[in-house]
Amino acid sequence: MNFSEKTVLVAGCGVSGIAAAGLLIQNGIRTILYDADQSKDAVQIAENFPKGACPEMVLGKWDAEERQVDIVVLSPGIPTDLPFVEAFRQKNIPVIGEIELAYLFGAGKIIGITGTNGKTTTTALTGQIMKQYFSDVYVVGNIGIPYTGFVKKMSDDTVTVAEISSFQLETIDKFRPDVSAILNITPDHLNRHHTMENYIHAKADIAKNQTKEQVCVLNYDNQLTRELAKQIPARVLFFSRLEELEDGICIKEDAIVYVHNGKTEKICLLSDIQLAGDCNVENVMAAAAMAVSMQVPADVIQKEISQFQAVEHRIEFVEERNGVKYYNDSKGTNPDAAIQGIKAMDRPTVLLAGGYDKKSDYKEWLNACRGKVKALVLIGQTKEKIAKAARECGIENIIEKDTFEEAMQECVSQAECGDAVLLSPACASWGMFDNYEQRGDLFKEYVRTKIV
Ligand code: UMA
Repeated sequence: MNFSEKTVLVAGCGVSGIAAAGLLIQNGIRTILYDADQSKDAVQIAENFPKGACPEMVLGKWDAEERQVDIVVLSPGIPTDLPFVEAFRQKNIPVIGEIELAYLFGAGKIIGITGTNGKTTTTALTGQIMKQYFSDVYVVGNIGIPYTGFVKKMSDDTVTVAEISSFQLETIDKFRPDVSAILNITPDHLNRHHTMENYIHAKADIAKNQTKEQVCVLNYDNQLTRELAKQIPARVLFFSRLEELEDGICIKEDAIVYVHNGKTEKICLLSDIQLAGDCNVENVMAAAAMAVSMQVPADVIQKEISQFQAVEHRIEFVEERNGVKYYNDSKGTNPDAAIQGIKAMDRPTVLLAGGYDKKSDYKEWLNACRGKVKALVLIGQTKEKIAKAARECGIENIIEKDTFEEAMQECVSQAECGDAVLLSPACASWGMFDNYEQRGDLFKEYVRTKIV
């Protein structure tokens, strides 16, 4: 795609839009930054750019007649089927995402990681392993750090480890990682993708431009990702927690091993893993699969695995107060992630859940909660829907609250010495919070400062 003499519209003034506009301006490309939210503070947005290098800014309604643009860079949070976006496509104006833009301007090797759950932990661990072995490594993407923000620093020796969401994959075109990974696929974001087929398609697109020269790491234990192997154009490297593989990363006795060309190489002991839950064993295996694909020696992988601690907001132990253990799993933003959260608890649990309605089905998660959850405290847009489904699953002690503070007070009063209190909402935070980080931070602050 040729950007010279072009006018690029960057839609969305969040972190990715600002970074994308910054990259375009650094390259001397005429850029317009647009956000549908009229209440955005233009002065504050301008502070993200060097003096005299702020893009033209448009807030509120986009008037296609008023301004001509040649290329559109869409922020991931903007649905691709909005009439505003469709109108560009109808005029044959290319619509790409921030990941595609970073790819077109970037350099070096790329590891791209997607999947419904475990992305952030796996990306962080893979990044840590890469940093130990390679000298110029960036960890970017859906993990909260826009990819375009680092492109200017990249060279052929760079290794970029990018967490990539299904939203971001909807707007790639030529993006081709050297190593890709699809960790698992279970229903999520169906309000955005409308059907499971669309969602699977978006995830599978991470590998669509790969060839046999590149590697795609897939989870053998997840039926959907196992089946994807048939259509992935890259060399597939499976990992499996449940079965011994003839080629791939799997478990033999007490160790994670790499079986390849008839040889078995030990990567690490299961006891080296510092993270709770089976889901994290899978994340570690996926990171190991990506690391061996990048020719990182096993001893380096083992060392980093044994030093890696939980990612913030993912089954994160906060503190013990009055004999009650408090866990922050604010990143449990869908039922499948929340199943991993409740499975990791080894004691009676007061569960704080609910939030933004992504039209998820809560039954499987609530069935996993039955018998372990002694009280279910609910907040947010989904509280009534979850309460109804929970009663149908046989959960009895259900309390609905209007504010996060009231819900926390209720959790504290329900919990007794020997219990756990777990924030694992199974829903996005939107509506009550800006993001899951803010929700998790409030939980931790409450635990650390307000429980006497
Ligand atoms: N906006 C519009 N029109 C719309 C919708 C939004 O103009 O129709 C504007 C909003 O007013 C806002 C801006 O777009 O100003 C926000 O853009 P954005 O939602 O794309 O958010 P960013 O701040 O750019 O953050 C994005 C990702 N957000 C989403 O995908 C929703 C971040 O993932 C990511 O970390 C960041 O880019 C850097 O790559 C967050 C996320 O929740 C963590 N991801 C989802 C998830 O993990 O489940 C996919």
